[in-house]
Order: sequence, then C-alpha cells, then structure tokens
Amino acid sequence: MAALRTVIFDVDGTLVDSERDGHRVAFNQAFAEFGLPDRWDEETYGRLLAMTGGQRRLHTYLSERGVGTAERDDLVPRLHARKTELFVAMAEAGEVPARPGTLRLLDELAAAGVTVAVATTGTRAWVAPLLDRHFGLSRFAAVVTGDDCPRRKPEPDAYLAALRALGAEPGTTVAVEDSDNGVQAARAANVPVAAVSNDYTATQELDGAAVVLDGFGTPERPAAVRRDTYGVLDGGVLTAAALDRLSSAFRRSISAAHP
Ligand code: XBP
Ligand code: MG
Repeated sequence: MAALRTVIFDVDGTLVDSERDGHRVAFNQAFAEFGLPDRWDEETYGRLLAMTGGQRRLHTYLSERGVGTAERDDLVPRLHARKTELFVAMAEAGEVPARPGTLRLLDELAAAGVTVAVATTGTRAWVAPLLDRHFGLSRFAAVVTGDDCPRRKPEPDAYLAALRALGAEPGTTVAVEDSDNGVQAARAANVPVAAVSNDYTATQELDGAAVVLDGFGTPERPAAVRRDTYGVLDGGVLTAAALDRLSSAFRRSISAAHP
C-alpha cells in the first residue's frame, strides 16, 4: 500500500445490516415486554435513525409522544438494557447478517498489512459478539463504542478515540461509513470517507464522502457507484487498492490546499 495504514469501519448499516430487521425488532420486543403500546414500523424507524444512539433515540421518540423527563429518565435505561439483551440474542442466533463483500475487503486489508478498527455509536455488549461471530474480534486493533464516547456521531469523538488508540494519523487513514451522521463524524476528525449506502441511507446526500457506492460490491454483483471524486474506483467493488488510492488522493488534496 502506497499511503494507507489504517481503515476505521462503522458497524450499524456498514459492516452489518442491523437496523431494520435487527435493532428495530429488538426495540419493539422490549416495548411489548414492558407492556407499552408503541411499535416502530420501518418508516418510523427510518425517521428516528436521524438520532444516533439507542437511548437518545428512545428519549426523542418518547418526548415526541409527550412522556415527561422524569418518567423517561427512569424508563429509557431499563428499556434499552432489555433491548440490548434481546439484540445480543439475535446476534448470537445469526439473525443479524454481515453486508455482502465485507469479509472479502477485511481479508484484502489484512493481506496488505493494513490495520483495521471500529468506531460505532452502538453498545459494546452487542458490538463485540456480533463482530466476533462474523469477522473474528481479534482482527480489529481497536473497537470504540458508544460506551466509550458519550458524545455520539455526528460528533467526531469515536473517530478521535480510535485514531488515538491506534496512534494513527488522518492522512494515512480512511473511514468506511453508511450515513450522513457517520460521514460527518469522520470528516470532523479530518478522516476521508468511502460511503456504502443502504436502503435507509440511499436518499441521504452523504456530503463529504469522496466515494459513494450502494454497497461493497462483489465480483458477481458489483455495487452502483454514486460518486468517485478522485477517480479511485475500478468498477463497483470497493477494494483495498481503491482505499489506498483514496488515501493518496486525500493527502495530495491537503498538500495542494496548504502548500
Ligand atoms: C448506530 C446507532 C445505534 C444503533 C443501535 O449509528 O445510532 O444507536 O442504531 O445501537 P452509527 P444501540 O452506525 O452511525 O454508529 O441501541 O446499542 O445504541
Ligand atoms: Mg452506521
């Protein structure tokens, strides 16, 4: 690799297809167990995703439906703890799939000696077993979760913590994200971004991402390319070589701006 030393991956919606048929279902089961009438349909959950962090999402929703602060402060941590247990069980039962092409890219990066890490707003209790099941936890040199960074995306804290933990520089790092909030978080840490949109984020602008595809792509099913600012892609498969070219192009653009 000419430039690339580190790739930091988002988890929800990026490495794993976890929101619509994963977290949403677990939230709804927790509502039911608590005797609450609330159920989040796919559209409602898509709207609520604008607020990152499961507890913050619950607060936003319950406040919209008129539940007062004291009641929310009591209810939200308990609801979220149960939702987390339910989601861990789904992850361990193999009900939360990896996105196609992820293992191929992670293996390419490992073969090229590139360090990989994770920066997520999600909760460590499910992040660790889910990553371990699909990819083997030991391949990630750092796993920064919402438990480590109270200020969730789009704040840069998870990325800054991952860079710090790895001793990595933004100029030799690339982030892989799926959403506006994630792209903004990585860019606020000055890390260039390749975005892989999904059903929920297909209509987001993903402004600030130098590369946007609608998936990682596989040789059999290449992804659709939505943006390729520096011309680093070679078709609809996001490869380690393309991320390396992105890192080089980003460095050149910084030197051109600050000669
Ligand atoms: C992910 C999140 C998380 C998950 C649910 O955002 O916002 O809250 O939806 O997980 P990103 P928790 O992909 O940008 O990191 O319930 O554990 O928060
Ligand atoms: Mg995400």
